Amino acid sequence: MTSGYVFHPEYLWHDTGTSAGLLPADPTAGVQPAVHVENPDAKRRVHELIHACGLLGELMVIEPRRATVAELTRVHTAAYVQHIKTQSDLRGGGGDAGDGFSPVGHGSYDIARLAAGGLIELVTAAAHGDITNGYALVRPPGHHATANQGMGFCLFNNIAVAARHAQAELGLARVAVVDWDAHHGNGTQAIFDDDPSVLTISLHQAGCFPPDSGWTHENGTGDGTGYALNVPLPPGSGHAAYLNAMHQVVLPALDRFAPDLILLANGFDANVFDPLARQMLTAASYREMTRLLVGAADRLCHGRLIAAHEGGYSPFYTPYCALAFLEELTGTTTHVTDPLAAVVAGYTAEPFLPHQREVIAAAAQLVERISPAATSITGSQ
Ligand code: 3YP
Ligand code: ZN
Repeated sequence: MTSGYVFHPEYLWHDTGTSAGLLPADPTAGVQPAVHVENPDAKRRVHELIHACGLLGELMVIEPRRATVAELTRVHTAAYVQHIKTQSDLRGGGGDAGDGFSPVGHGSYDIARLAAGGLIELVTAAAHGDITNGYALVRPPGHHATANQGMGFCLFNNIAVAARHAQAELGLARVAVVDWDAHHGNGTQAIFDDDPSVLTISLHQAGCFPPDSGWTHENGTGDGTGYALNVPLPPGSGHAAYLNAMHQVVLPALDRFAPDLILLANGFDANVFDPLARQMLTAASYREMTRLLVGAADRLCHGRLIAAHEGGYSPFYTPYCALAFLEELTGTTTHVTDPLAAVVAGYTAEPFLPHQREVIAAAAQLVERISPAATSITGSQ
């Protein structure tokens, strides 16, 4: 069993500049500039921890390449890809991908192509049997980006590009996307909304971002009806609610769908210290959730679980959540334990409340809309 790892210094060079909270800073209006919340720090510290604790030596390092325009336009419109290039070509940066929340720095076009291409390379290595599973520690993130608009810090939808590549080039016909970032994976959902060959499942904080998105009744359209699942967990949901959602929704849906590949939109911003959400997960929660997903991938698709980094804005806690994730992915342990474990111990014991259970139960009812796949495991190995 080998786990792949994609990282590149250029991912840290994606320049989001300054901001005021989430919006552009405006000194002329008395709005003080601050370092943008989506900055390299948390991701650099994830990479450094993986390196310093020795886990990097256990991983097969895979070199990313830039996704081509042809690969990007399997998902995005040509006009949108060109728009990002135009913004990126501006000297001094200051561009935006569309919603005012998605800064495009000078050169970010090539970096965003390197992020999407990193996912393509990981999926390719898994399809060829060079790795079993893998993790791409990329910036910029991707799960909010739609076919023709950047949103919520995302430029290109890295996971969607990798899913389409897997289907078009690697013989992996059925792709499941699990998204446990604290925010709704609206871009991925929209891209595959009418497509029953890609199942999307998003667990997120209800009504957080995008606003008014990710409700249970969003369940796919046309031929894809039933193949988008949402679990909009109330603010304050933690270990018990997320584990219950895994058992009641994610695992049954995956078992029924029988994917050839599982992609994970791996946001760590549902941890209790994150500034951009109000969920309660700890590193131990990410460990348990990962164990379950690795088990599903082993059972269903030769272990093929490929994760893309998404959100996670606590520089001091994201690295320990990511380390727990990677220990489970690789089946190894390191000498580093969560230094905040004693502080957060009580958080995993918080009660599982009725209003959380109801949301999960409602989503669980939709699982049977997925046609049980009669197929055995397919794809090259
Ligand atoms: C984008 C602008 C307001 C909230 C923010 C969410 C980014 C994120 O982590 N998405 O997964
Ligand atoms: Zn997020």
